[in-house]
Amino acid sequence: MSEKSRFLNACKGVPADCTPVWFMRQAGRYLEEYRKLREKYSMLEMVRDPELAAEVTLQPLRRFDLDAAIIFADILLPLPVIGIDFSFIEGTGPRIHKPLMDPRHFDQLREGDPEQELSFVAEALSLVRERLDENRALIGFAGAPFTLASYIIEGGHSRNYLATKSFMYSYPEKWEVLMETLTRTTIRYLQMQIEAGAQAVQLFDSWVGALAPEDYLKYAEPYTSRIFKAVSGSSVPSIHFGTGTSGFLKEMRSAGGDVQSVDWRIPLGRAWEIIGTDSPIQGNLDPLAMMAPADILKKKVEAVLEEAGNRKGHIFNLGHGFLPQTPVRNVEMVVNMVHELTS
Ligand code: 1CP
Repeated sequence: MSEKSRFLNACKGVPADCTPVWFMRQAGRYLEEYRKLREKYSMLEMVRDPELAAEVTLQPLRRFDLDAAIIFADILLPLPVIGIDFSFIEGTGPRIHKPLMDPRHFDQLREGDPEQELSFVAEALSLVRERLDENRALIGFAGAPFTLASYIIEGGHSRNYLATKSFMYSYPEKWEVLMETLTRTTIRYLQMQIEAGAQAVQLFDSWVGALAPEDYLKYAEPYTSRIFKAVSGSSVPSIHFGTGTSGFLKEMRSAGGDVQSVDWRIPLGRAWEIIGTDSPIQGNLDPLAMMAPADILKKKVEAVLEEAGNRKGHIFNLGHGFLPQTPVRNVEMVVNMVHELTS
């Protein structure tokens, strides 16, 4: 059945009047109105206040003709629900207070109730849904177990995943406990978001591309596939996101998700050859192309659209999120170009 939203149609492979477009990290520091709010509130204060989170979610939709809004939250929010506390450090990023590098630290793991402890996300989703045009879709999201485990074990962002990989090879039973706990909590968290009004959900496995294909299948895929299976019973489409995963796109695709997100390291045409032309694809402009002079940026957008070849299951996006330095005028140009060139 055809939906009012061209984004939701594309997720189902139903033809739309033009290619839908939205961006990862479309709410955030490249927007002046976001920075203004951040002078008064911390990132976590904004996320935990449904009014502020709804406001930040809607900010980019007031400026640009985007086809979807993504709820203002973070993949790390469920960590305290399983006993892992963290802070965002200004200018550095997330810091886990007691990383699980040492299996003895497993004492802190618990299994709380995401519905109660993260109810502010559900409230923010309901507020946005009330305020959003019916032809724009609202996306909920969660981090995938491998990516979350990498933060939990490393204590923050990692360059080579030394601690994560050493841990998963050395303590497979503890790895399993951690991944199982993350899987169960993530399923409940996504189901809560769907009930609250999310019309699609994206699972962010941002750093899973660090794994070799056989390790992906052994240490990450069994858990993500369970999450996709659990949400596939709901009527909302799911998007499977990763970066640096061109070497195991087929395996990722079979793990689940209605839409496969791909980064700029592979041309879209080749990605479709690998995963099958019936699968909707999201992507795949290099976020750094947003920094290029207008003529170069235009050529790069055209090249993505050419690769997509007007397929009905294409959702235009970046291969990863905006950087804070992204010029606002370029965002406007790209959104309008995608709609005009595909209508
Ligand atoms: O104002 C600030 O200082 C906060 C910066 C910021 C923002 C705007 C963080 C801290 N998180 C967010 C919001 C956010 N995070 C969204 C909101 C919706 C939108 O896209 O507009 C989403 C979807 C995320 C998801 C997220 N958080 C991911 C997955 C996507 C990706 O970029 O790979 C990851 C890895 C995080 C962790 C995180 N949160 C924030 C930082 C600085 C980081 C670290 C990134 C890293 O490890 O390099």
